[in-house]
Amino acid sequence: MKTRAAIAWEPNRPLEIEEVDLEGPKAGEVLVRIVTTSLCHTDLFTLSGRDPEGLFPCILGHEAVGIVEDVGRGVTSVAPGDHVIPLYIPEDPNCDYIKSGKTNLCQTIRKTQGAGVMPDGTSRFSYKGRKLFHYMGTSTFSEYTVLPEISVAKINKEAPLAKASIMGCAIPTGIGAVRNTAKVEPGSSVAVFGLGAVGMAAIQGAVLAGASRIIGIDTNPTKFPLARSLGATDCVNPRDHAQPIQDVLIEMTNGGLDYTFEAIGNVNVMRAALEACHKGWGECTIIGVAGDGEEIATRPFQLVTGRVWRGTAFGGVRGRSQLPDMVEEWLRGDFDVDPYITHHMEHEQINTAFDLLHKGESIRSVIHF
Ligand code: NAD
Ligand code: DAO
Ligand code: ZN
Repeated sequence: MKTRAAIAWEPNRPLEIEEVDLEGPKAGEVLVRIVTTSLCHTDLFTLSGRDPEGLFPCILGHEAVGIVEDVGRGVTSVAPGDHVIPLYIPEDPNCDYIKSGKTNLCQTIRKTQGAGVMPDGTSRFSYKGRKLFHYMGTSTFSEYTVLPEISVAKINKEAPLAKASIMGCAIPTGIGAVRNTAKVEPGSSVAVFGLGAVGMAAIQGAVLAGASRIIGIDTNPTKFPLARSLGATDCVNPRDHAQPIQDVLIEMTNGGLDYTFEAIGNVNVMRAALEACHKGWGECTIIGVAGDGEEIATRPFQLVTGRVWRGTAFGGVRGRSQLPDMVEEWLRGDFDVDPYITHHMEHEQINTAFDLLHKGESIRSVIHF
């Protein structure tokens, strides 16, 4: 079949929308019509050429919602008409990692997904006979996409499709980082570095966890009003201070934070986020994705004296078994998705969405097909 898709031909080149050839779903695969997709910083990062798994030409996009159109042989868990969220971390109940109960990092299709192809080693997308790579196993910047069955989460049809794409990455990542990875307790102090959609969701997660103090940190103060409205008790711009931000935060909190989160992808800020933790027990969770070859550093004495550095992917959420329940939480009103959506636009305007995110002028742009 043909599908209109935004092709990323090479790093740093605007996407080009073309009629692309898409092969139908093979055994164990699902054809999904994407209704909306939103733009996450990770798409921007991959287009920048700094992603070691970034392969070109490809079809980017991983934060989306859609409707199952067709299923391949042997697919039993979803059927045409089901509403689904694509998962860039699949969940195969037979995977040893999933069976361990210790992680959401399912490895069943890791090698092929990282190589930009479907589990059988081939791509479903091509343009004028040239192969296009899949991206993160999802490739949602296309009206239609094909995914492995283990890479879709079936959700309640009541969830508004014009907004539900945000449940495909930012919200589960931020809330999950607080809830599943850091396991923030009521009364804790929390600092969130980076107030994009992921950081905002971490703030919302901290509120849900009952944190008593929530400090949002960003070099762009236009993010502060939204952070405050979501529950940040204080907002700090590191550029307003002569001292390093970790020293500012330690002073503000009389010794440091119980929990910190880095949602930027900057290795220097990752260090500051660790060093802002309270001696003896403070824990820093890395959410941001740093560029190819970058490394983090601190004095080991920071760890010897009880601070902890950990990381999280998709907030530790197991997509098929836990994401549908998070959608229910949204529908019950436990948290809101609307504040994250600053722009709605057509597929043809996708490069505008990249510009807005790059300039820090959007939280999430939702792209409608
Ligand atoms: P975003 O671009 O919307 O937000 C990043 C924010 O960081 C911006 O508000 C920006 O002003 C701020 N910032 C930049 N440099 C800063 C600095 N030096 N100090 C303080 N603030 C600074 O991005 P997003 O979509 O919210 O994603 C955030 C990060 O999380 C990215 O690195 C993305 O790749 C990563 N991510 C990780 C996961 C995961 O599963 N671990 C999932 C989604 C996104
Ligand atoms: O299992 O080795 C693995 C990797 C799984 C993919 C993890 C991706 C996490 C962060 C990328 C940003 C998501 C938008
Ligand atoms: Zn994302």
